[in-house]
Amino acid sequence: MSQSSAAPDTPENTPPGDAARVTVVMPTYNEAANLPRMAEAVLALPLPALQLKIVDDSSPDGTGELADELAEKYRVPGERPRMTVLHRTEKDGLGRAYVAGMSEALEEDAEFVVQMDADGSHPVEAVVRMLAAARAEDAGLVVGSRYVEGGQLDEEWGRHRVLLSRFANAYARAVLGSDIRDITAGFNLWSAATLRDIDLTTLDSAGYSFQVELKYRATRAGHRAVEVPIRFEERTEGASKMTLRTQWESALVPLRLRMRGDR
Ligand SMILES: Nc1nc2c(ncn2[C@@H]2O[C@H](COP(=O)(O)OP(=O)(O)OP(=O)(O)O)[C@@H](O)[C@H]2O)c(=O)[nH]1
Ligand SMILES: [Mg+2]
Repeated sequence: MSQSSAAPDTPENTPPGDAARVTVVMPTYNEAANLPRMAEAVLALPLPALQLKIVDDSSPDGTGELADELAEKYRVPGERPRMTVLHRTEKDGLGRAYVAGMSEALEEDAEFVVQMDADGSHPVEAVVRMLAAARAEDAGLVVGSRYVEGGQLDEEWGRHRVLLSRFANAYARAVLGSDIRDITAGFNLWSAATLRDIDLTTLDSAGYSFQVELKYRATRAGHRAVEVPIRFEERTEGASKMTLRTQWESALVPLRLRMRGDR
């Protein structure tokens, strides 16, 4: 594992149009207030072959229908769609939503898959730097990391929340013997080969601990992980979906993985 440069995501540092087939998988549950600007920002990246895939679990606030409208807005007749929407009937956890979206991206021949929240917490421009790091360092996984040099947390995060996040990371790293500094990060870029090596259909985690499990499996399968620093922003619109149940799962999954595998 190594760390990549902290160069800012300014236009000068961004290479011109790159034909990489990147699919950004973005799960949504009640994110209507955030989705239009997120779609605009993702599709404005200097990656003309990039696709945005929304995975919506029948959000009561109409996010799914809004996503369909946006997909239509960004559609160019005769061209591969820039935005697609996967509608699921049930809200059964972030991990399962990601498995569905990532599997579809692989079937559609993506070369790289990015995981990104819809609430604006993950800096969209960093995708370009993450892709560059994957190529330059032959990494199967690039973590958008809060906890390497140059990484930052929104100052709005209270002391309690910072400590909880730090603890969750330290705990999962210690239990699993991993050297990934931000092993709970939800902003990651994967090579298709790495995801194919991890059997997505057999993951233990239904919820947020999916982030840890996927990274653990990838590095155990011999794929190289690199971390690039990002600044994590607090969500400004909509509500958090974190529940007590998912927090418990986050605590238990590292132990279960550790007990099952010989690391
Ligand atoms: N499809 C789907 N998306 C989900 C589900 N749970 C959360 N999400 C989405 O996953 C992303 C992360 O969820 P958040 O509620 O922001 O969770 P968080 O970032 O840990 O919490 P905050 O920091 O409080 O925002 C957002 O885009 C959510 O809309 C789910 O069960 N299904
Ligand atoms: Mg969030």
